Amino acid sequence: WQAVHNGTGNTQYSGQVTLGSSGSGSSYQLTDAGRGGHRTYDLAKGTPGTPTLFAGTDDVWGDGLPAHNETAAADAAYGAGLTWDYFKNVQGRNGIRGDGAGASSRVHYGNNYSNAFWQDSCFCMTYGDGYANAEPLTAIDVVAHEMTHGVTSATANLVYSGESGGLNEATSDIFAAAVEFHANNPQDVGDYLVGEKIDIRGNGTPLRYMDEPSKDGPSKDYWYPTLGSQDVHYSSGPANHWFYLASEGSGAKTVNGVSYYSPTSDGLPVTGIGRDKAALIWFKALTTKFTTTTDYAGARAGTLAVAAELYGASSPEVARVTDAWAAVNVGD
Ligand code: ASN
Ligand code: ZN
Repeated sequence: WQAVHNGTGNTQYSGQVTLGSSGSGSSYQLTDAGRGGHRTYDLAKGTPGTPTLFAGTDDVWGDGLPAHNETAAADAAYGAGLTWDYFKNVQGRNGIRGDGAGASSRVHYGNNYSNAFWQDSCFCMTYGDGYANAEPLTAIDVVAHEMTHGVTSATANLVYSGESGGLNEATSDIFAAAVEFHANNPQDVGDYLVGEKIDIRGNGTPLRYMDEPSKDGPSKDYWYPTLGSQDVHYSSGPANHWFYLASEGSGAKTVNGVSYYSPTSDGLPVTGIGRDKAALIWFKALTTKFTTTTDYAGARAGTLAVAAELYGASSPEVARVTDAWAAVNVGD
C-alpha cells in the first residue's frame, strides 16, 4: 500500500479493509493517489453524465450495508486497488494501460440494475446495485473481471465476438480468479467461481464455474467447431476450463474449502502446474502473442510458445499445458 492516505472501507463483501484515499484535515476524497489516482464516483441511481466523486470528512467509507451509499464505493475501490496491485506486483504491469494511469469506477448505476461493465471511452467501470438495489455488483471477482477488460483492450484487444470474444471474456474470468486468490481476503477467499458473492440469480449460485463451465447451463466445457457462434460469456467456457485444469488438474479437488470436479473431453487425467504459472502464461500470451483475432487454436499456440520461453520446450510445463488444451478439445 502506497496511498497518500489509508482510509477505512466498510465493505459489503470483504469486511473492513484499507482503502487508498486523498485529502487532509476534515476533507477526504476516494481518489487512490498510490494507484494512478483511481477515482470512485457516485451515479446516485442515475446514468453517467455528472457523477460525483465520493468525498467525506472522516476517511471512513461505508458501513458494510448496501443502504449506505458509500458501501458499494468501498467495495468497488477495494477491488480496483486489489486488481491494480495484482497486475503491478504479480504481472509487472503498471496500471491498465501500463502507463501508471488510474481509471475510475462509478457505482449506483440505474435502478435494480444487475450488471457491471467496462468502457474504453471513459476508461471506467460502471456498477449496478443489483436485485432490490441490495446486491451491488462490486465483489472482488466482478471488479477484477471488469478492470481486466481494460487490460485486454489495451493489449491484445481481442474482438468481442466469435472465439476471440470468448477468449476476451475468459481473460476477465481468469484474472478475476487470480486477483481473488491473491487478495486472500478472509471474507472472500479465492475460488474458481465467478460472482459467487453477488447472488445475481437469487438462489445463491455463482454466475460461472471454471472447473466445469456447463454447471451454469449454457457455458461450454469443450471447444467445438461452431463454439464461436455462442454468446461470449458461454464461449469463454473452454478457456476458463483450460485455466482450471492447467492450474489444478482434473478430477476432484478442494481448494480454500470449495470442492471442484473437473472433467476432460477425452477422459484422460490432467496434472496441474499451479495457478501462478498458469496465470503468468496467460498474461504473457495475452500481452505478447494474442492479437485481435486470436481464436482457440491461436490461444493454444500462444500459451505453448510462452510456456516454452519461460520453462523450456521440453519442460513439464509445456507438456501439461498441452494436455490441458487437449482436455478441452483443442489440439492433441
Ligand atoms: N458484465 C458483462 C461483462 O463484463 C457486461 C458485458 O456483457 N460486457 O462481460
Ligand atoms: Zn466481461
